[in-house]
Amino acid sequence: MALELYAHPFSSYCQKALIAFYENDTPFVFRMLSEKEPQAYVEFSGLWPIKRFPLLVDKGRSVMEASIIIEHLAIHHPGPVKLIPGDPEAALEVRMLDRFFDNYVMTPQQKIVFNSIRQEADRDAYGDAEARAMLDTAYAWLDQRMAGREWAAGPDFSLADCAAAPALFYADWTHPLAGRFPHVQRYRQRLLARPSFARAVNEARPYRPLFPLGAPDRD
Ligand SMILES: N[C@@H](CCC(=O)N[C@@H](CS)C(=O)NCC(=O)O)C(=O)O
Repeated sequence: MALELYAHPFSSYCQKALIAFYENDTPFVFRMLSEKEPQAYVEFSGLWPIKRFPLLVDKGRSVMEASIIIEHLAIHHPGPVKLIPGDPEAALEVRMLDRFFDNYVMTPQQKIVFNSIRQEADRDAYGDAEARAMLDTAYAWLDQRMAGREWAAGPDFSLADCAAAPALFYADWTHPLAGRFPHVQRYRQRLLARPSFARAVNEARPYRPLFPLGAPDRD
């Protein structure tokens, strides 16, 4: 029975999971969540009423949360690229950085985007400023960390880098690194050059007009 991934190519968390599929050439069926395919959305929202994607279905089992989908693939559909190190200490470092990217880069960047699509009267200027301050703090911490490192959590590309790639990709569009954080900027370029993420970015290219803040003419 084929793995089914309910997802949208332009979604940052879906890209995070897609990187893991592409790293290991893991076969799956892409269940596109779009208005053009209402049946997929009906199935998806029945399986996961929280309605946040991606959602993986493996032999009737629903697996939600991009990090857990990647962990699930590592356990049940392992490939040559180990995104979670076998050594428990190294794996802990990877999971810690995965939390960093989700909580302190992806979350504030989403907050700014979601705030921007509200009606003018419902916008939250304080929340927007808070999210931008969090991104600046996260960029600064990461800049120090990435000096002399290739990947976020060890010598090899890992779950942490799957989280970092779409997080930094969209965060830089939303709240630009703007030459202030050279190590983060170079890390973002390395992520963009990684074939698995380059593929996800290319597949999402047709949807750039959907970016509420206006996608910059680069990347
Ligand atoms: N914690 C979830 C977050 C997933 C998430 O926020 N997905 C976004 C797309 S990037 C979504 O479902 N947005 C739909 C909505 O907000 O209604 C994960 O790690 O997978």
